[in-house]
Amino acid sequence: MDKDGLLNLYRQMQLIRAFEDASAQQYTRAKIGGFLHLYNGQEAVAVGASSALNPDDDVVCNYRDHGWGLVRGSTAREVMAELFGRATGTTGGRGGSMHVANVKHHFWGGYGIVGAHLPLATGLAVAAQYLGTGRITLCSMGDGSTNIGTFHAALNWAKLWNAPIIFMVENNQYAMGTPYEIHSPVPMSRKAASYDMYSEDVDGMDVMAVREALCRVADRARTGQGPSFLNVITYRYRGHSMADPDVQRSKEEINLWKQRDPITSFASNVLLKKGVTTAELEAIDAAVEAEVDDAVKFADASPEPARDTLFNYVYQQPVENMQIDGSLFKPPTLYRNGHAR
Ligand SMILES: Cc1ncc(C[n+]2csc(CCOP(=O)(O)OP(=O)(O)O)c2C)c(N)n1
Ligand SMILES: [Mg+2]
Repeated sequence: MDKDGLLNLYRQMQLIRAFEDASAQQYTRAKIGGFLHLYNGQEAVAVGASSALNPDDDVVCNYRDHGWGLVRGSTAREVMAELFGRATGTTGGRGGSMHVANVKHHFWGGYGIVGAHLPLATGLAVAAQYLGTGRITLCSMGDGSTNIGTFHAALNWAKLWNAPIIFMVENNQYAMGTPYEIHSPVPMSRKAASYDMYSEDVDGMDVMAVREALCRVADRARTGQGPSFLNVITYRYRGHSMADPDVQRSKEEINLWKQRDPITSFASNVLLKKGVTTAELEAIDAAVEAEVDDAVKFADASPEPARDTLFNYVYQQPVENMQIDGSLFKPPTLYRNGHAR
């Protein structure tokens, strides 16, 4: 990877970090409703993985999805507006934090139900194989979702069909407050082994290690060698969500992981050694801060979704006698796939 490529990895990780810090702040100001799961500490995973994919490969992930949206083609403005529930957001403000998506760029979202996206991802991969599109699917998930029934159904099906898919566990070692040893009776590698699936353990605090692992397994998927499994060891700095007081983990443990911060370690171990200057990095830091400030202002100034679109994407056909604000809602002529026409 050339210098510009390396600097772009740094920029993307810093953008996610700044974006998440701003999201936390806006949540405490009640600008963002519902749940908010932040990605601080895990930046190297989405950034390194995405950098090894083609722009039109299919990507699906869980609700910890802001960073994924940012690396898969959505702007900071669009993602922040989605968090604010505004019409200018990635899904028009209908999904919120857990459902960032960008279908044009083959990013299918953000899923709030643990493990629910795994069979969908497998379906995308089998469809690509059947249609011969050459696309592969990256399905990211948390370590907790490897205990859900859909995990086993998806791996079983993917292996049976030799599907071009990568199952990537973002193993931040906790499912909410429950540590891995308490929620899983076997090591992660054995879960992949039970489906005879190629698997690797990856250092998720090292963006280049993630990128290199993804290059290897993406190549396997593209050359007909079927599904792969990556156990990417990472750590989240904040609680499970903004609603979590995070009492189960010790300060010492959190600080230990912060010493291996994916952004500062990439800067000192790779960038500075390759001749990048501190001034160049500071310029990037300032640019992403400005980008995030602008995104917050944009989101705050954006309109809420129009009331007469409230039932779009909900009913195929209009339902009679629905009421909004106490008065009868007259649906515009006919809906088809949620669009008035
Ligand atoms: C089917 C289902 N069961 C339970 C929940 C509640 N829940 C939300 S997140 C979560 C923990 C998931 O942990 P993990 O898969 O490790 O993801 P992480 O939050 O660490 O990224 C649980 C149990 C849910 N959303 N869906
Ligand atoms: Mg987890």
